[in-house]
Order: sequence, then C-alpha cells, then structure tokens
Amino acid sequence: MSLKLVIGDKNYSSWSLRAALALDLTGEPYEEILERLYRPDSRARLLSHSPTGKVPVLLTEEGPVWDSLAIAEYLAERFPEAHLWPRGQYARALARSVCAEMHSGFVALRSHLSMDLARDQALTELPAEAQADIDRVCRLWADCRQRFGQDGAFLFGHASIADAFFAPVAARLRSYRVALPAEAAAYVETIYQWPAFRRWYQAALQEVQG
Ligand SMILES: N[C@@H](CCC(=O)N[C@@H](CS)C(=O)NCC(=O)O)C(=O)O
Repeated sequence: MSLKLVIGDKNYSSWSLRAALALDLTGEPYEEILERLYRPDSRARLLSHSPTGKVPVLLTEEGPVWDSLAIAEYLAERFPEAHLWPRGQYARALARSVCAEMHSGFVALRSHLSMDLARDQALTELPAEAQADIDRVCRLWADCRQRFGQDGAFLFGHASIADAFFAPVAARLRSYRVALPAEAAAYVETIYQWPAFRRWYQAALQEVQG
C-alpha cells in the first residue's frame, strides 16, 4: 500500500496544504483523498479516517498519523534521504522552532486572514493584532533567510518543512494584498513559484470555479 493523504478543500484547508507540501518534498508517490469540508456529512466522513475528525491525516500501512506537525515529523523520519529538515543541527532546531510557533500561534493572522487561495482583495481594515502577527512573520522569515538561506530562495536555502508550514501564510499575505518589506515579498514570490505549491494553487482555483 502506498501512503494516502486525506485533505480538505484545497482553497481553504491550510493545514492540509502544509502536509501535502511536506509529502511532496519526499518525492514518494501517494494517493490523495479529498474530503469536502463545511458540508452536512463532512464530520462523519472525516471521522471515518481519523479519530480527530480533522484533516490532514496520513494513512500509513500501520495506521493513521494525524496533525500536520506529526505528519511532517513522520515523513522526515521515514524518508531521511529527502532531508525534509535542514541539515545543520541548529538550523534544524530553528526550523522546528518556527514551525512550532506557526502551529501553536499567529491566532489573529489565522482568524482575520483565513486561507482563501482564490481571493485577491485587501481587508477594509487590517486589525492591529493581525498586523503584529504579520510583523513577527516577516522578522522570522528574515532571520531564517539571513542565517541559513544562502543556498537558495527558501527559508533555509532548499525547500524544507519550514516552507511547507509558512506557504499558507505567504498565500494569505498575497490574497489579502498585505504590504510587505521587499525581502518578505520576495519570499512570497518564491512560494508562488514552488512547483508543488503551484499545482495545489491551480487545483484550488478550479475547485472554487466548480
Ligand atoms: N492542528 C491540526 C489542525 C487541523 C485542522 O484544524 N484542520 C481543519 C481544516 S484546515 C479541519 O479539519 N476542520 C474540520 C473540522 O474541524 O470539522 C493540524 O495541524 O493538522
């Protein structure tokens, strides 16, 4: 059995996108199972895949792995030759720190600028707490790039789990037309040029067009 990834709507499910990008980094073939969210039977369908009733869920030979961060760690461990985390010990620790910060934080950014890949419109007013989150994201991106970004355009040079985790943030910043410092804008463009992200993005647009 190959791996199967259960995801939600590509236009809206930012946690699914993170897991899909991490899985793409492994280069391994996998089957995608898309379950539409926000429908009367969504919860029952999600519960048939995972005890949490949430996506993403990775279905392995031994059982389900749920939650984007656990999926990313599982993939990094199962496919060590793909180097899903950066190679240096401290670079890896920093990458894990920023992923954990993303996973447990940025509540204002996530609630006021929820992922909607097809959107291309600014908010009439950006709440101060969302702007504070955005400022922190820009600082964090700049720190990673300055310390470890020399070998490429991603946060740690080559694409890693850290980029998988921040790709939906980059997408929000573009969808909501947020004004950004030049280096953050360049990183957003890097995400939009990432082939795995582009495939997901195109599929999201088609999904919304029906
Ligand atoms: N902490 C989880 C969050 C998963 C999550 O909230 N997924 C949303 C979609 S992006 C979901 O399944 N929502 C359906 C529901 O809550 O019923 C992760 O990192 O995977």
